[in-house]
Amino acid sequence: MNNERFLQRVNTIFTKITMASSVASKATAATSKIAGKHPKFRYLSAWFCPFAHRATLAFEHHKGRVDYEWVEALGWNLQKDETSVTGTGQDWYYHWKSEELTRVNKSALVPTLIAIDPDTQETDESKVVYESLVCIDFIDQISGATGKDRLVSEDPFWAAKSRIWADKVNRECCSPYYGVLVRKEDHERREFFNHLIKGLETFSGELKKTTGPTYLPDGQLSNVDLVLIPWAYRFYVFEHYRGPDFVIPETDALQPYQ
Ligand SMILES: N[C@@H](CCC(=O)N[C@@H](CS)C(=O)NCC(=O)O)C(=O)O
Repeated sequence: MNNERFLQRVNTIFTKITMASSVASKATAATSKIAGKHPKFRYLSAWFCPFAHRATLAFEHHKGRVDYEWVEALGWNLQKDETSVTGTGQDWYYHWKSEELTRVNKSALVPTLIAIDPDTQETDESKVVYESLVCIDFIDQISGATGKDRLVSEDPFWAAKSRIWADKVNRECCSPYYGVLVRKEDHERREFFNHLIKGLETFSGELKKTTGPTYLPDGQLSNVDLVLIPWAYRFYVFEHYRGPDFVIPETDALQPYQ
């Protein structure tokens, strides 16, 4: 797919999220005053994490319908290198993770959502949701939104199709990103990069079936878009770290999905 068009699509999607959030908050403000309570979650997250950003986008899309408290649950702290990891005496980044995250989710990954009881405002650790694709789906369902506000269609056929494509985009357009950056050998990096390009081309072929810029028809934002967006915003780093041979080419989709 043409890279510029692709980024335009991503930008349009972000504009839609902002617009949708603002319309949703206004439209639901009156209702929320009457109803008083929305589903609410403690959102264990990390500022840099693209998986968590998927959940953030879903929360923001449903702003005014679902509430969340952002909790920074893991990261790196710059500290004195007491165990001499660097051997230079310089400070070193140490990984940390909150006890709450390791307690509620055995895989200890962000995003992780913990339900907050709307009456007592206490967390209910028997209600924990994790895995970014599941989080998007869950936030969408619990929002109570209907029609075009839904990220996963109420139509079972479209819902199934979107879930298949969300998984496919995750595996083919997001996962290979890490191989390009962390693999040591150039031929391995190239292999992951080619895999990624093929994934983008296939997805681009699928996007051509609708009016775009979103996966669903008529510009409806969906789980599939939310899966890709955090990675789409990071693709530019390939050129910075891997050079001009790793720029996503400005070619159009080659093969439609079989
Ligand atoms: N399959 C998970 C992957 C989530 C993931 O890998 N998150 C990273 C942060 S970007 C994490 O929690 N890493 C654990 C750690 O840093 O200790 C999902 O889709 O939610």
